[in-house]
Amino acid sequence: SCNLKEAMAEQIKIHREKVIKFRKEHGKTKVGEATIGNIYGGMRGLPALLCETSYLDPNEGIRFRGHTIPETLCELPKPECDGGEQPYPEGLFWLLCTGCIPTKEQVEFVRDEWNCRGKLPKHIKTLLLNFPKNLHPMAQLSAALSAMNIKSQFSKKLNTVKKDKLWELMYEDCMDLLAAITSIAALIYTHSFKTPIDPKIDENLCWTENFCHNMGICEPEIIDFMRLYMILHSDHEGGNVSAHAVHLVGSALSDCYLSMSAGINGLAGPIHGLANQEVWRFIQELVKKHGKTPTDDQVKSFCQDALKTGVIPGYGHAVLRKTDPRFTAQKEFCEKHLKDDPNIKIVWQLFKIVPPLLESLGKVQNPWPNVDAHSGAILQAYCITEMNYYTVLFGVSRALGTMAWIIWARALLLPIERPKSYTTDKLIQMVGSS
Ligand code: NMX
Ligand code: MLT
Repeated sequence: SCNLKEAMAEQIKIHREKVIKFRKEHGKTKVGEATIGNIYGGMRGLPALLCETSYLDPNEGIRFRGHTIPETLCELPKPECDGGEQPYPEGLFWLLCTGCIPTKEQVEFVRDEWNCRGKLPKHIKTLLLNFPKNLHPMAQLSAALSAMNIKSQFSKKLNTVKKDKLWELMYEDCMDLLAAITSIAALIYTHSFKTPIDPKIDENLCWTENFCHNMGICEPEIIDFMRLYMILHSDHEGGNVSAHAVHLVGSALSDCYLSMSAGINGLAGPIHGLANQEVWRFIQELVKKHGKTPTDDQVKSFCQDALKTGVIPGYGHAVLRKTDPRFTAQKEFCEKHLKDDPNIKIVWQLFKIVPPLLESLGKVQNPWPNVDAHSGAILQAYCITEMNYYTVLFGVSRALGTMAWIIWARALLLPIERPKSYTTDKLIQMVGSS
């Protein structure tokens, strides 16, 4: 089918049966046990969550529904004009929702749905335009998404439909949210940093083009990079703070607007999504101290100084143990389009210098760069210079993955999430030592 909801309905029927059979046969099979280390260590590595949309391998990186990043970028439908090389995020959403690589017609279905659902409610514009311009863009995004919940059919009709139909209400809300989030983000951009532009949706343009145009950006190469950016940041399995927050809040049957707002609040943390802002701040400080072409020794001593009081942003990961393939994909894009940019060169210089430095500390599990190490310098090169805005772009992209998964979470009738907690005294008593 070319209709996403119908295509999902087919997949949901098959997958529900698979899950019921698997749970029946293996409901008591152990896949791991919590240790005291897990309990105090942020549940690192503890198998405890379900997420069907993507899986993160420590060495290989993310697979979207089984497809690696290079496979995804090669297989998804791409623009046929404007020299666009990067696939449509609409296609990635279809893939995350159905597990199948979409046809061109299926991508057009998603584009058309989002284009006709994308008009912003008046109160959202009023809300955003009344915020002080210096309110952090992530706080604006979070507030606007919460205030969108006036539109939620899921919360209005929750008690009127059978449980196994709840996903359909969630689907409608998620499609509305994804249609509107780009206009919300564009208005945050123009209100905070330029002259506010009332977001318009041109039905002949794709999701990313409308987003960029509403930000005041029309250059095809920048729009093409934005398509890549939207795909790369979309999903990173279920345990990262933003995806987990969306899932947790959604499990209380909160609607997708409130759930996504929670995810945005988590993404706004400096060691999660806000690291892309922090990386650019770091590069700026380095350039301020040592100029635009610092020597390797200057970069090294700058990093050593930074390590005395904090982390090197853009490096390390809770799961990954190799260079993030999302970093590599951005690097490859730059090798083609931006290889002479001085800031991009600094990103690559850091890539050479930081890993051995972090390794020498002897405690960092992963000394390699993550997605955030690269994006800021590219956005700067493309004249999106306002670093406080960078995590909003991450948030728009993350909505693709988390909204696909929240529909599925309701389709699989997943229960309220409520793990057990303990006090230290109780744990001491349980393990029988002092
Ligand atoms: N610079 C300095 N120290 C680091 C770094 C780094 N980039 N990464 C980890 N460490 C330290 C970490 O602070 C911890 O120190 P301590 O024991 O003194 O508390 C130690 O190494 C062990 O931490 P790990 O187990 O390697 O990392 P963990 O899983 O706890 O945290 C991150 C993962 C991503 C939070 C951490 O690597 C970090 O803070 N990185 C810098 C911020 C960043 O780039 N975040 C973005 C992640 C991607 N995203 O978009 O969300
Ligand atoms: C993400 O994309 O969410 C980050 O890489 C953090 C994570 O996976 O924990």
